[in-house]
Amino acid sequence: MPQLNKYKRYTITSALPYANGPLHIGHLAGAYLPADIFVRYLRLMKKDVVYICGSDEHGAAITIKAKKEGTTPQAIIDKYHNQIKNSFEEFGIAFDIYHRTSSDIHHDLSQEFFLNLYEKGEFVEKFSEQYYDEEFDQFLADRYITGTCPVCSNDRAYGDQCENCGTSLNPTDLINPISTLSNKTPVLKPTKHWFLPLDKYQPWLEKWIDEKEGEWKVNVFGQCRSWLKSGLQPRSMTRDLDWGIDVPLAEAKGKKLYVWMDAPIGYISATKQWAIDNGKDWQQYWKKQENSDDDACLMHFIGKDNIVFHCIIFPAILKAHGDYILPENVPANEFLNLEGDKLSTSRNHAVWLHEYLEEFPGKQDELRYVLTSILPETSDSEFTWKDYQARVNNELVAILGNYVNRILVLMHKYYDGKIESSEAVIKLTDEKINEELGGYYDELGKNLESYRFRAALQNVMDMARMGNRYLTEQEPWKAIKTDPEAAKIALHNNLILVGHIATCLQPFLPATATKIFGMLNKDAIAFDQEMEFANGHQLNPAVLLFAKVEDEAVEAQIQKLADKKQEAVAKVVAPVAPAKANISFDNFAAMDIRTGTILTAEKVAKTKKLLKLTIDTGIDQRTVVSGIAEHYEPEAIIGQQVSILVNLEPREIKGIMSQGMILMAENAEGKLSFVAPIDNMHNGAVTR
Ligand code: B3M
Ligand code: ZN
Repeated sequence: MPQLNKYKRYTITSALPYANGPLHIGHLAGAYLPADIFVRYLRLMKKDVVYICGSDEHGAAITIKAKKEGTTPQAIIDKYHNQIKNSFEEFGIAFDIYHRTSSDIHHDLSQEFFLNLYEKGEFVEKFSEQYYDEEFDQFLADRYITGTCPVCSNDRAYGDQCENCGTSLNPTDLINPISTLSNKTPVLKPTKHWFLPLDKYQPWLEKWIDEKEGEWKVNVFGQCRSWLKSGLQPRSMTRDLDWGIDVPLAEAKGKKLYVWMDAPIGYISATKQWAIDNGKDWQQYWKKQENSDDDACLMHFIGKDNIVFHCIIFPAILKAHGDYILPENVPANEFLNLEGDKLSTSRNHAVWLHEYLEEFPGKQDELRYVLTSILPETSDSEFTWKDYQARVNNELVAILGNYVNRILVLMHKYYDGKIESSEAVIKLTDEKINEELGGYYDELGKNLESYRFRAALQNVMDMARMGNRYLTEQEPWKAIKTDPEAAKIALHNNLILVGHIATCLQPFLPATATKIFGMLNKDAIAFDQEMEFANGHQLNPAVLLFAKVEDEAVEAQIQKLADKKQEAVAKVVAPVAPAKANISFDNFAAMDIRTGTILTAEKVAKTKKLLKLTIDTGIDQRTVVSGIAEHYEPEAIIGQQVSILVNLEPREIKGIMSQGMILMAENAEGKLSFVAPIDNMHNGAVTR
């Protein structure tokens, strides 16, 4: 747990989204809601905090999108920057600034950083061979190259990663690389780049990360350790690209900074801009102070795919520079899934924030509530519309909304909404409730300070549960007839409890908290302030906080996802493998391809892909090892007719002598299917 009192200042960041597409619920749950809750909590604790974010507007992510939409990178970043900024505002993500990495202040600071490291001799200059598209006359960013993954054989892997098996790749790892610009095979050409020698920083990083054990979330700490264990490699901080920040060296004309070099510096440049706008000193939030006790506490909220950049690469850059503080914590979240499937932008399997805002107007807090309840804090979690409906109806409507509404309605019914007492100030007088409430406050603080936001939200809901119970016990609607004073005291106590609930809801459901304070006719208060009412205080009319989500609304959303899935499947245009060079008829005729039948099939031990088959080839019965185990169950293919290349040089596979090869067709997803005669043929029939 961070000791809140240890720090004078907090610098909190959320990952800078690429301005290349709209935001979906996975973004919100990953890096923004948790940070927003934390920041709002710090503010309620009256801490000096700056919350920083902005658009990441460089890198191949942007240029690829521009190419897809047939427009310029500038048009793309302008469009999505505005859309993203608007979604954040609508969902109440309370940044102090939402900046842009295309700004001058950011370009200047990034170049300054690069030069600082360059002049210190921190970079290692290396010539490397990089893919070049001769037709388009340019070097290719990793994402511009596709090919076959050497690990899983997915033939749509990118130069930096295979999205099928998750392996991170170098472009030269790809089998059959193809430039997405010209659809031709690129050539390797030497080019000079400036590398950050992460291997050199490894000992320091190991020590620094080790100190975080027990402090950082296990998922984050574990990932860092595993990166370090596999050994860090120098990483190029420059790229041959035509979009981004110029490398500020005469000999690097036409080269740009690596997007992951400039993007995290975006946190700093945004802080600089915020300081200019607000008369602050940005250096107090980023630089080491004369007395280290005065250093700010830096925290990065991100999704798990960004851990290495925030826990290894950026700290190494900051350390190499020397003047900057390092992150105290990086409470990264895991991934949010949707209706049993991974969220996917390319397959359009997502709940988009701008669409939600249109389809569920005014229901931002409902989504904040549901997402906070299921945040992927320590492992992946799942959003489903049925669960959304259940949580809104059974929790927000039935527990929270109902409680607040009952109290307000009764106060208006019996006392015209006026708080009258013999005391000058009305406080919570029920000791038992007071004590229980204190317990929830303690838990809430502890949970928030340990990034357990799901549990923290439940602490607040427990206050509402307690309120409902208390109201049922007190039964003021009965007492009003027998002991009116007791009824009044009970309702006043409940009203103060409602005020506490509103106070504690502020980090989670800010709009709802504001609505409750509005009904109470009171200004919002911080966590350490007293909740009380002056004698004679007038309440405002009761308004409903939440409405039930109807079945139709949920079914429509589920249907919409199913429709999009269909569309996505229909839209996949299989990338056709490039044509091979012509061969002679003799070469073809040299292949002896026969019709055969599978007699037996069994899995090859300790392999995932291989089946050991016995084939009746008409000539003989022979053993063939075939990589089809992920596509067919052994029992299901006994009796299947196949085409088999019988005169292929026998070879040993996993200790088994394989004689021949079964012909398979492969589609874009890597699915395999037998190639066999359409009519039943005798074993040994020749293919020609
Ligand atoms: N834009 C990647 C992402 O959106 C990247 C984050 C930058 S944080 C400095 O996942
Ligand atoms: Zn793969």
